[in-house]
Amino acid sequence: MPPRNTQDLMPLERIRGADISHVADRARRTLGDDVMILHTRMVREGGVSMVEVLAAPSSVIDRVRAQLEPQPFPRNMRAADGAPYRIALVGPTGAGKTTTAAKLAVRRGMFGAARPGLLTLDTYRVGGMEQLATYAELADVPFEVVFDARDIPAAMKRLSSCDVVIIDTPGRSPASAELTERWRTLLDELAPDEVHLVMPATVRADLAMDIGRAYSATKAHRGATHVLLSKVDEVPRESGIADLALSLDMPTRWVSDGQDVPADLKPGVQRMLRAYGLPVDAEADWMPA
Ligand SMILES: Nc1nc2c(ncn2[C@@H]2O[C@H](COP(=O)(O)OP(=O)(O)O)[C@@H](O)[C@H]2O)c(=O)[nH]1
Ligand SMILES: [Mg+2]
Repeated sequence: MPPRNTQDLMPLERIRGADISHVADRARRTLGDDVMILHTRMVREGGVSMVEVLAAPSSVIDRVRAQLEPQPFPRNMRAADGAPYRIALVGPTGAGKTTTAAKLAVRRGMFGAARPGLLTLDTYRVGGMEQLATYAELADVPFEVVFDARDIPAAMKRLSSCDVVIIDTPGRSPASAELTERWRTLLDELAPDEVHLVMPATVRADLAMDIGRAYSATKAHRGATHVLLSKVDEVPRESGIADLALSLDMPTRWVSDGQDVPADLKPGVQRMLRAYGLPVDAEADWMPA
């Protein structure tokens, strides 16, 4: 996963001119006939008022979409053998995995008519389990804790009324490779259909790449398949979040933009496109609240 240059990710051009028609002409000459003007503003240059636009070829939208857009969920979330669709959340401690798991499981209609359940592998941190158990109880969502590989069949059996199971994990423990190894092995046994890397949007870009690598697939373990940016509400400008998602080079379903369960979870791709100032379809594939 080599870090990508922002310029490659999103070729935006800033173009100035005396008036909008000159600027639009120049934008077309520079970026092609399908150029899109994203922002227009007045600036002063040497005491003279000028028009400045931010422009991009519209093919860029297609590229950003193609890279970030996840596969739609299967129409029937259960596998042919009746097993529920499994969505796991992985990522650094404090990234927002447990909060996001609660949002996904508790939000009504999150997966259409499919019934959600919760399962946690986070048996290490006091509070992690209780936090999720409380949400599960309030929302009347089945909840299972798995300590050991032997617990898995019974836990999955008790979750057999669920069409989707959200799996919370403890995150890597830098202090103990053994603990990390244990939950990653359990996660492999659970054979998740999707593994979302929950990544704080506040993290430095270079660290984000390191974290991405740490959660990618190895010979021994499956890795993240999606990126889910969290704490998007804490970054001053959102333009960086799309760069972050693009540089991690995984599709995105959701972003987390606050601590409120379940309100603060939003569709990922729309948010990224908007962060770039790109137009977003009025008809968002947003789920009902
Ligand atoms: N501002 C903000 N805080 C969040 C967000 N998601 C989670 N948090 C907070 O971050 C802290 C850690 O969250 P938690 O879900 O326990 O992280 P985990 O260790 O990855 O499970 C808690 O105080 C959450 O309320 C978010 O999107 N924005
Ligand atoms: Mg947690």
